Amino acid sequence: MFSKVLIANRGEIAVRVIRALDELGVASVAVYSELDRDALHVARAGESYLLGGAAAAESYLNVERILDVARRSGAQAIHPGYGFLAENAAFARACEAAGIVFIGPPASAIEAMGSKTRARELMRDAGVPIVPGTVEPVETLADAQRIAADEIGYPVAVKAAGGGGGKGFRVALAPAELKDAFEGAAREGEKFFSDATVYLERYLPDPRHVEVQVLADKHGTVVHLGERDCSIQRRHQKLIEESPAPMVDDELRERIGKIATDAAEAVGYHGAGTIEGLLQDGEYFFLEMNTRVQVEHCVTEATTGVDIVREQILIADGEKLSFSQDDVRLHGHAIECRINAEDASRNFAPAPGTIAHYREPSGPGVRVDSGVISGTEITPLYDPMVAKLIVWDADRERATRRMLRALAEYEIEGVKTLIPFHEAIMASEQWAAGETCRDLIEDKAWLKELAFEKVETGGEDEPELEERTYTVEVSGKRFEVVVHGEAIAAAPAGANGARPAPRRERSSGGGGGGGGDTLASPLQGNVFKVLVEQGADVEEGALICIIEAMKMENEITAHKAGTVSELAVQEGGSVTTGDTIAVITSPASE
Ligand code: MV4
Repeated sequence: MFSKVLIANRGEIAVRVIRALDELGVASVAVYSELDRDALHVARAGESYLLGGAAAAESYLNVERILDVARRSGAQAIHPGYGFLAENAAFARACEAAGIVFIGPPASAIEAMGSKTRARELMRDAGVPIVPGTVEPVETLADAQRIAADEIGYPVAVKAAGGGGGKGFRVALAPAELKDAFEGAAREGEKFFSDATVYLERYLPDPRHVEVQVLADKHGTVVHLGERDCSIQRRHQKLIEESPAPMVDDELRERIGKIATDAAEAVGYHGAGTIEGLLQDGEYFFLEMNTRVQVEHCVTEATTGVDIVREQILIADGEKLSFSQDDVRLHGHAIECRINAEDASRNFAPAPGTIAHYREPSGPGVRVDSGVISGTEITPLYDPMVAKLIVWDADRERATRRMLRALAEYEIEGVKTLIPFHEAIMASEQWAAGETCRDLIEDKAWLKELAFEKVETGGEDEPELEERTYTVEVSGKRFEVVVHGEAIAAAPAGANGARPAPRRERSSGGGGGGGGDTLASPLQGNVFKVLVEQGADVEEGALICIIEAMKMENEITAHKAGTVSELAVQEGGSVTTGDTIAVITSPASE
């Protein structure tokens, strides 16, 4: 067994890998950027090395520096986690060339699955059902128009070949929409993957995202660990995952399990991997393969009892899988909620800031995988996912109640998170019925109700009112008293026993928005597109502009209805957190 392993990642997944290494008796080596000096993964590892500046290119994507640290520290293997270098075939090869084991699949499998057209062709040839469409790139708009009309039919999906995870994914419901979809997908492919190649698929109107976890060793054994349903997504970011999938029975599980192991065998896979697919009306179609451990692997760990990260390390070390397909048994139901520093009520705007108070839930059937502690700063430079809350119970209904209990126990102050969103979804009829909840996630009015409590003030001159919760005891009985009053400047949490009620972050916290008429930027980035003109009348929630940050497009919407009396951004410009984007005045305040 390796004696020392380097983790080329940060946050919760780095901590997750360190835990597996600890249990195996393997020393861990962390790497970090200048922004992460005080990060949990650094403190948690056996030894830690600075990579470079905050930007990922200088730190977690800096191949030379990472390999140099591996050599200096004597690490024999590198675990890439997810994101960053996890699906970078050149990195896997560079590790090999340096005599270091890459804890992941062969570079050839990463490469084959990295090109979505190549993957579709390979899967089709292996007898794996793919979404009907092209396996060759579609070169021109004219070709796309012909193929969509004659071979696929509308609606049609246009996807970037270098893509994945929904990046470079556009839909044309009718021929008139194909030009925009084709050009949009190509542009995004070029931007994200330096590859403008696109292909076409039939667009399935209301599928479920169902994926199968596989494990393959280097001796030809491939098993699957059942499926996960990840249909609750926002802008192709998964928010909630569960296992087993509500719509998959034993027969279907066996069928899609076979599809997944066939797919893995067809690319000579080893390690942990996921076959992503769409399930519609009992039909299952291969979408893409993720050649890494995924964020949501924990729900599978809960239902199978298999430690997927430990298996990755054992497989990389050349061990045979210690169990067969028949040994894999599913028990109960697991749900994962991603705890992102985002404000669902503001169109899921990033909500960076410093965690002032932090306390995780625990108790039966609860697991928290987190990369943060009290005092951790959530920066817009890295992933907004700060933790994952996973629960397990005997069935879906009980797991849901357990999730609600655990969410209520979770205390995070100083940054806004998706906790209120998860509480609302878990309490919804749609979730109870096993629906995909797309109607809720796309319902602006519903999301708006998740707004973090803030007492509205009349005009800008009035002092800002704030809600504070005090605990009082009357004749020995505890009461929580909510007081509405003027904000107390910089009152430390806990002073005089006055601490805000758990979780409900109040007025401040970097969520943006500014006061009154001012719409402030919640994040730093470049203004990609401006969708209104000065003087325009807008509805609340109207799209004002799109700010690109870390290659993500963030939609900034009007915080109130009114007239755009001032527009402070222009396309191509840049903004930092707190900058005024626009001033929206309502008729009454003019
Ligand atoms: C699709 C689709 C419909 N038809 N492809 C791609 C990436 C992943 N994040 C979701 N993707 C989809 N690909 C075709 N041909 C619909 C989606 C999709 C989706 C699927 C299931 C559950 C939720 C979804 C949310 C957005 C998009």
